[in-house]
Amino acid sequence: MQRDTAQRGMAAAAALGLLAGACSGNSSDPNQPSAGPSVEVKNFAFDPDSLQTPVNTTVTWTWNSGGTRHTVTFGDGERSDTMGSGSYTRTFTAPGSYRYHCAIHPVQMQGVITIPGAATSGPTGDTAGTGQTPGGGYGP
Ligand SMILES: [Cu+2]
Repeated sequence: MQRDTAQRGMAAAAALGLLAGACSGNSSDPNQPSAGPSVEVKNFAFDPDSLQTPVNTTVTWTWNSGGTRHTVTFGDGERSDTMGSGSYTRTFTAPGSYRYHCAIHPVQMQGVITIPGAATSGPTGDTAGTGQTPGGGYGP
């Protein structure tokens, strides 16, 4: 019975893979977080301290601090453990500007992750010269 379960699991995975492949051409699948950029935690700083990445991207912070303990603490309450090594990840599922800091060194260590708003995929419709804006869905 285990074999049967495994086979069905593989079939499902294959189907998902096909779907993902079909979608990967021009836009990201909103249900499938993608591995994104990484930030180094070192020298009492975040490097880079400012980062822009698409929605549904997973950002990885990697400690390279020689054992000095830091945190990645966001204003909205999401935070890493206090760590001297290792890594922390957060997936950003909504547009916005996510400021964070180290709770131990809040003055020296600050950073921001920017997730651009909607209307980054799909037709923009602004080249036809009709003078009309379809949808009117401009973000803030
Ligand atoms: Cu710190």
